[in-house]
Amino acid sequence: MTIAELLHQRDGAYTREMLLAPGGFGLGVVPDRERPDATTASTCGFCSTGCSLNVHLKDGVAVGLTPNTEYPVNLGMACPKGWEALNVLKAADRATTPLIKNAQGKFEPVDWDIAMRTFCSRMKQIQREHGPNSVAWLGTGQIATEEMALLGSLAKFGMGVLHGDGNTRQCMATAVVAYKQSFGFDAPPYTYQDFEETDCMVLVGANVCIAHPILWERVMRNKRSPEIIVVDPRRTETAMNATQHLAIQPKSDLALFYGLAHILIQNDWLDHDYIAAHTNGFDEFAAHVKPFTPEAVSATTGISIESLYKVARTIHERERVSFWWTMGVNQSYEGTRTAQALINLALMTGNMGRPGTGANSITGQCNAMGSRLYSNTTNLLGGREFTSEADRREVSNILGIDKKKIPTQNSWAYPEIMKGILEGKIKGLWVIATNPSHSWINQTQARDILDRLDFLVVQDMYSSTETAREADLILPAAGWGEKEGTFINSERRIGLHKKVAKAPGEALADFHIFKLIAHYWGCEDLFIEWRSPEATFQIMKRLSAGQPCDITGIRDYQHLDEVGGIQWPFVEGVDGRALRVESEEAEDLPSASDPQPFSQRRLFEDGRYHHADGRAKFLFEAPRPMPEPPSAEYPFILLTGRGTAAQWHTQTRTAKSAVLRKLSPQSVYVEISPDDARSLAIRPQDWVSVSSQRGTLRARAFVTPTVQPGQVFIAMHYEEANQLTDAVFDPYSRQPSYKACAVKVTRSAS
Ligand SMILES: Nc1nc2c(c(=O)[nH]1)N[C@H]1C(S)=C(S)[C@@H](COP(=O)(O)OP(=O)(O)OC[C@H]3O[C@@H](n4cnc5c(=O)[nH]c(N)nc54)[C@H](O)[C@@H]3O)O[C@H]1N2
Ligand SMILES: Nc1nc2c(c(=O)[nH]1)N[C@H]1C(S)=C(S)[C@@H](COP(=O)(O)OP(=O)(O)OC[C@H]3O[C@@H](n4cnc5c(=O)[nH]c(N)nc54)[C@H](O)[C@@H]3O)O[C@H]1N2
Ligand code: SF4
Ligand SMILES: [Mo]
Repeated sequence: MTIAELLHQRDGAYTREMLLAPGGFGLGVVPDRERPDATTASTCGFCSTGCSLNVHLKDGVAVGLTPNTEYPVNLGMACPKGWEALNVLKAADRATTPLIKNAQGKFEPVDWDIAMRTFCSRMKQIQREHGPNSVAWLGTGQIATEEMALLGSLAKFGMGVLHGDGNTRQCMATAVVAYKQSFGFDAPPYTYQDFEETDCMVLVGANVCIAHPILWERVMRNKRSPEIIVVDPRRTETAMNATQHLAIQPKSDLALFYGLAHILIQNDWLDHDYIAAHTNGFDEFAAHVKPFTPEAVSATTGISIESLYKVARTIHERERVSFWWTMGVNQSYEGTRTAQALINLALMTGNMGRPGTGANSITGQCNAMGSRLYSNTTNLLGGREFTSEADRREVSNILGIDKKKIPTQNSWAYPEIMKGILEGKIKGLWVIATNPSHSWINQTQARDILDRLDFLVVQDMYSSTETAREADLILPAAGWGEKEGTFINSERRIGLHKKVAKAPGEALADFHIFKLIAHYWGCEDLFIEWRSPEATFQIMKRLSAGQPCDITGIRDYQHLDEVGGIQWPFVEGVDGRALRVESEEAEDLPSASDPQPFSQRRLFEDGRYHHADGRAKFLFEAPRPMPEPPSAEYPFILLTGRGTAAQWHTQTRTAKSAVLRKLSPQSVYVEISPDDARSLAIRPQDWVSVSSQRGTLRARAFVTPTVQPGQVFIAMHYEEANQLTDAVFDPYSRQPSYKACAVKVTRSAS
């Protein structure tokens, strides 16, 4: 049977023509068929800010875009990546057909039928020879929630593959675990309006100006003259705009926050009512922070005693204090406790649930939040637990699948999957929308590990990524703009993105690739109802019912489109009641120009958390030394992170835009302080070698006072960066500690 015939047999909804026709298949909110020259709004597919972009169509195909002025997130603004989102789709290295590596190591184009047969026969053969768990997958925070839900369900319920994790392990795992333990559910509580409503923001390990530029624009709209306290070892673009910059010693954050708690307690700058009514464990926490005296903390962090008091006093005096953190916290060997130390500060001062307050993790990828709830990796669909019998029963009832198909144990986390490959337990790996041969920690080891696989499949938009080049099979994927679905942004807002362009060649939406695999694997009967992304969205709604992330009040894609995205929870009959009013009263529907009550919603306004007793927990632990401190041989601490607003991660996308290439350095550079440069006789733009115990790279020196003596910084966008990093992890979240290891720097001959 040909693939066309195979695809035809599913109730006419799924033909090859439909999959591959220009502008053809699966447009939930059909911009092109009915209004071929209209403009349609679509949520950006880069960062977690979730800006809305107006895509302008001609004959149903995108010809340009401008930021949406009506959307409550970006209010008419976009960063360079958003403006260039359509242009990164046009590239010579787009994967346009499936590719199989032949015996000579060369890629040969094949059709989808051969690709699918190869995928299934190789994976099944590995499972037969080495057991069902010898196959694993690595997913992403950058595909639609519907695609994540289908992938996780296909892998676990359909293919019997237990181990799968996402690149969100590299990114958000710490915040997830911190929230779950402290609040009882993974629930970032804020709304972006809080950037405008706060009168004191504490930004920790977050370079918002570069990584979330449109959120910084929201800060700039704040009319309360907010105190902006930035905690970052570097004088980042964000720190330059701070009213107080605490240039702490790397990884001394935990001591710093315990020290601030100590001062707040010492001066009785506490909200006793809030602590008594809504929390557990405060007395133990107070005892724990007793030894963190200003003197001791000043010595550890390098922050003066006066500055410590000043920050504590500011937190006490301001009415609406908000605590924000990103990768400077999450990517640490003690990240979970550090995030919780910030949560503790918010709880003890009663800075929760009110406008402009909160303990707020800013997420990274466009759909990190979707992956947290629906990827079916470490959580069972809808924020449930695989280990809970009741949760498994619920999911089995909602999906109508046999309970025995739902694993009773958690998947291995990303580092355990890597270890599993190293130990020969995993032989087949399927990588979807992530580029581990660049982004995973300690590449010397990571590449050796990936080399050991019997079968590596990479599903990506481009055939040229560092990981795709190593693959045995490449599955060509459509990208943002070439397919539709929903993303969930940092403030829990579900936004819609749309198909406005045809994917090149035979590239397919990930959703359709998963459907094809289900078919060839022989488990498509489990997914009959998952007909399209929008049908899957209706399944997600059912999976959310009664959960803290309940979205049963959202009608459909059109509803999301009409009101400018909707934040969870949005419960049918509660939040959703006005929205079930049908057409003649349609003016009752909230719109983006009517921002309350629907377009800005924060959590925990009633002080009730998700633990059984409704209280939040104070959690804490003694700080530990840095796993690889500087030494005589490796005297510098290497920091890594985002370089410019124009570069996205491993640059598979952003490097394709001529505009974005002009806005960022093309090859790897290392930021070093003027003092250190002088003592090493390094001049600006000199070639230098940077080595750790794991590898060496050559880079141009960028001499800048923004880094402290004894520290250097390399942006993660360059393949070389992770040749130096040290594979250590937070014990609770198992997130990699990308941000600190020991290196040496020497001037190298030209
Ligand atoms: N332009 C652009 N924007 C992006 C991305 C991108 O690739 N490019 N990626 C997106 C993603 S997925 C993410 S996760 C976010 C990341 O957003 P951010 O976390 O804001 O970005 P990073 O630069 O990785 O790290 C933030 C800061 O942590 C600091 N830091 C390092 N060590 C420590 C420490 O010990 N303590 C403290 N307090 N700070 C420390 C670094 O100096 C750095 O300035 O950005 C998102 N936005
Ligand atoms: N040293 C160091 N390393 C880091 C970090 C750091 O701060 N320092 N940060 C870490 C963090 S926070 C993150 S999030 C990771 C990011 O690491 P990665 O996830 O590896 O980075 P990306 O470049 O975003 O990779 C996404 C891949 O998906 C492809 N893609 C894009 N859209 C689609 C789609 O719709 N479908 C499919 N199938 N493919 C698609 C892209 O072409 C690209 O190859 O890096 C981590 N690595
Ligand atoms: S800030 Fe983020 S969501 Fe907004 S346009 Fe830029 S990349 Fe897209
Ligand atoms: Mo990230």
